[in-house]
Amino acid sequence: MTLLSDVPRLASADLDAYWMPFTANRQFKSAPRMFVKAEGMYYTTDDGRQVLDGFAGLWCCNAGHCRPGIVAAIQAQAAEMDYAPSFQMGHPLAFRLANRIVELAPGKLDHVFFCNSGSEAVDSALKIALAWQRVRGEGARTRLIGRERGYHGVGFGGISVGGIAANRKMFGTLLAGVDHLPHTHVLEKNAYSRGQPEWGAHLADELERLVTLHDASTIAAVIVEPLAGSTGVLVPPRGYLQRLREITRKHGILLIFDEVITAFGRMGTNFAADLYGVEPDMITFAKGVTSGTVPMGGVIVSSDIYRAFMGGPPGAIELFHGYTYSAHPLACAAGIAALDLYRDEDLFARAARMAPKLEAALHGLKGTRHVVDIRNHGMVGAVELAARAGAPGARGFETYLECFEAGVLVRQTGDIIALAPAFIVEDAQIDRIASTLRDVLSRIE
Ligand code: PXG
Repeated sequence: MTLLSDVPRLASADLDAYWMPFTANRQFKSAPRMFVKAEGMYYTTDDGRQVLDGFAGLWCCNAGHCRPGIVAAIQAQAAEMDYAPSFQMGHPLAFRLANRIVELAPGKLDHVFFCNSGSEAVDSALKIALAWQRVRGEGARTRLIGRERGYHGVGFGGISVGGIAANRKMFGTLLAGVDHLPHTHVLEKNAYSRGQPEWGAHLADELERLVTLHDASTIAAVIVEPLAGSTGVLVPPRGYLQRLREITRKHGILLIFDEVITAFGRMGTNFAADLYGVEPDMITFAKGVTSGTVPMGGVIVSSDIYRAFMGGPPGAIELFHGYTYSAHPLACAAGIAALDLYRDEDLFARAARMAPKLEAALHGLKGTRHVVDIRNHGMVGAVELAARAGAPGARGFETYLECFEAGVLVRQTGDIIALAPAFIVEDAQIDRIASTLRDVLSRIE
């Protein structure tokens, strides 16, 4: 058996074939950064350095890396049954995992549709929303509403409702009939908020304006990240999500929370819906469901939605949608083991306990050179830097690289540095993340 850590370091010619995602390929291939091993809070690089993981991989390894219970479950499942067809056939782990997820899900959300990534979860949720409106006799409701700065993955549905120009501009006209709410972050109004900003709930009223413009009878669903992650951590203003819920309910519009980042403890609760006290009609998830170990995503829908599809002839397929790898046995085994570990170690409560520590450490960076804002909620934080004149993103990228050289993995998006450590993070590791950032920011231009 060849282990990644035994493979000799790659020569530069070996780097050409792989077209890397969301990566500066030429920059990377001129100075590669390779991980070959992971354990707990640390990665090991191919030159043998330990790197403290301040970002749970990419917002996903919530329980820390290579936790033995999850590893053993995946290994055992691979030997027991590698794959089972997902259409017109089942396997017990899929049902068991769906039940476990429903136990954690808020209120009336009690059915789970499985897929393999956050992007697929979003496309599935948007399709379910359109189909639900149709089966209940509201087939004219085809419009979807997202939000500026939203990230909903990279499928055509996701980039259409998403609100990040760089992810949209290369790819044509996208889905027709999509509109966007304004984002909620205005530096002059809510910079340096700890947790939820006080200002901004009224921005949800923009939905009333869109309803007036398009008419409710044309609108199927609104999709938002309760806390916007990828764009650089925008925490919802107090009362904002409640207002979105009231307006959507009033007009027969479905509310979808994209919880690909926030689900499974990231906010110190099962879902962000719990922390913010707002129950959507659907929740998309991915990442943390398997603690990042095997790709998996899904949509949790309310019983009302599920039941509306169950009215046709009993032998008929109710929803013409699904993936070869929906509820893949390895992913289900990993998911059940991850949920077991979260429960047995009470890791969501630990995330909630460590969140004030992360908040204090990050807000301690106020006044550090280049810093213009600091935001946080749950086990999520961000430090926004002033852009270098004429070179947006350059200072952020340099900060990212310098932190990596100093042995700390953070995430950079433009000039924002995001943090999301695993829930097993220790006080001293949070301090190290913050002090590394302070050192780097003090020395770079
Ligand atoms: N929705 C949300 C809210 C996400 O954050 C997706 C959908 C898509 O998931 P997949 O599994 O298709 O990648 C995401 C993914 C970052 C970063 O640095 C964020 C994501 C992925 C990679 C990096 O912020 N979010």
